[in-house]
Amino acid sequence: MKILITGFEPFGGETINPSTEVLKLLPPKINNFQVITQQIPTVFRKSIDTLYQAIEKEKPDIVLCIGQAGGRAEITVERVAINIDDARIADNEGNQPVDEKVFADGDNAYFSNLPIKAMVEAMKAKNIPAVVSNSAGTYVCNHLMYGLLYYIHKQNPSLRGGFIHIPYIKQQVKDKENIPSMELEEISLGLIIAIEAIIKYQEDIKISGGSIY
Ligand code: PCA
Repeated sequence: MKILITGFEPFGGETINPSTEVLKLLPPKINNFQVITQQIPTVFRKSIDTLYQAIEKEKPDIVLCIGQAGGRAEITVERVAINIDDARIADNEGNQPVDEKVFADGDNAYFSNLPIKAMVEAMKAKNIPAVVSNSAGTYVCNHLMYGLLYYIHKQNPSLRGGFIHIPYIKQQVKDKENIPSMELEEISLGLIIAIEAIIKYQEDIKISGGSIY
């Protein structure tokens, strides 16, 4: 059994992206799952192409994509990806789509088929700040998550996949005022716990994860 975990290149003026840094801390195996990692360009389209190539090559059972959500204070497990690209800033190759569909023939939105509540509860049980998020934004992270879920719906419904946003790490907020961050080691621990929950729970648990955002 195999899990593919992806992280993004730095973007938006940052020199590091914690979603790539954390890949280096993950063990080669989690339970009986082999861990494969892949860096993804922070570029519309190319991000999805790179993900699809890695899926075709590795044929994983689970795909978990990770991205940085600077300003968030917790590890946020994303519930949904929407069929919209609306970029606040240009991507790493200068693309800045506004109100374009990710896939013209895709649904308006797709839900993660990972046990998002179980993942959040497992992290909280180990005192790691975690919460369900109901928006992955409209930039490259939502774009990639939508691409993953589109692939699952159209090509391989037995593939399990979803997305986690992680906060800035300490060294990124030195020059920023009042911006939350976490230690990279704590994020890595949180992701391992979340992955163990994915492996353990085929069905999600029914527990409130609602919020007004
Ligand atoms: N975060 C961005 C794209 C790459 C990343 O790590 C986002 O949230 O869309």
